[in-house]
Amino acid sequence: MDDTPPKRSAERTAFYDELAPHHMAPLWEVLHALLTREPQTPCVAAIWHYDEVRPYLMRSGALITAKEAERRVLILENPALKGKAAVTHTLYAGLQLILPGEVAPAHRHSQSALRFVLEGEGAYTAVDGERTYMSPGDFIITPSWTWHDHGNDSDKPMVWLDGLDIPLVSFLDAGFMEPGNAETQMAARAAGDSLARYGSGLLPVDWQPTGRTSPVFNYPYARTREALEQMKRSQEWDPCHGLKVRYVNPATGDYAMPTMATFMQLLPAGFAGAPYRATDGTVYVCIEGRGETRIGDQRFAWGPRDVFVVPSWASHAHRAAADSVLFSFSDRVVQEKLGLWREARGAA
Ligand code: GTQ
Repeated sequence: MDDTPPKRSAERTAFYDELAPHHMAPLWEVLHALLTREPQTPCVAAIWHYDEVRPYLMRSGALITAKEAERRVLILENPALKGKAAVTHTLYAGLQLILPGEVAPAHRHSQSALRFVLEGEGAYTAVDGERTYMSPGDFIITPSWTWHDHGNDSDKPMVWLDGLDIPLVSFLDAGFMEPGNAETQMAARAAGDSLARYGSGLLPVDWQPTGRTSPVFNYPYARTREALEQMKRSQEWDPCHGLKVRYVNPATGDYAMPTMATFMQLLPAGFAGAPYRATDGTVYVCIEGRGETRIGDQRFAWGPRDVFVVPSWASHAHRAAADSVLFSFSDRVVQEKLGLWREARGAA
């Protein structure tokens, strides 16, 4: 069997032309493009160095308020998906800026959002009436269809990476959005309530999950980092991933979010990872340390707050020059549910 379509003839071409007005087409002309031997993503590997993008973000802060913009975000677009607001085929990524005194007004949408905090301290995001105050390295969730607003009562700019399932939800034609009628939500619970209630190895005795997203909506970096530090003493290092953990919903043990899988990994100084690939195109952010990731035949050097994307099925290997911590997210949770996710270790 070869991977090229059958030969064309004048008669065949004339037949295909006759089919077109009837909105039909011959499968055999496109079969090998539809069913490829391996994933064939148009997405490419790319990196955004924080020191290069930060000045543009600050310029956007002088150009428009968070209120007028609704969300003041610079989208990180895959260079091969220009104009599509997508970092991979299924995921959206952007850098959001909130300046001191600003508010990003309440709204809700069926798209889920994650925030990974990069810069600043003490601005908040509120989800369904509970505020959480943000620090660098915190992983924060805005579940589907929950009211959320952001505000900065601190005296420094606050920047975080937004990850949303916008392209996936749009592909499914399942997107809804509703603006709030108040800018800021009424506080229904004290800050930190969810973490105490659901994220302390305890659950209220008669509590039953109501949604598909973790009831913990802020996973503070201080706790994650401490867990990794503790685990590294006894953990066997994975040859590809170093010490890698996934964020979970404490009520189910499943991923923390239903459409985006999130991870944190520690790579010790001197780590030289073995090549690896998987079907989930992945967005990485460095929060600490320094290193490089080889993706295919390209090398991407990264440091704190740099964001890079590894396309589906692209062979990649991490190296760390200092103890390094990488946060990442992908659609692996969706692929696993559908029985589609695959990985392979070793050189492609
Ligand atoms: O913070 O609600 O980057 O609605 C894109 C869409 C952030 C948000 C984005 C959004 C948000």
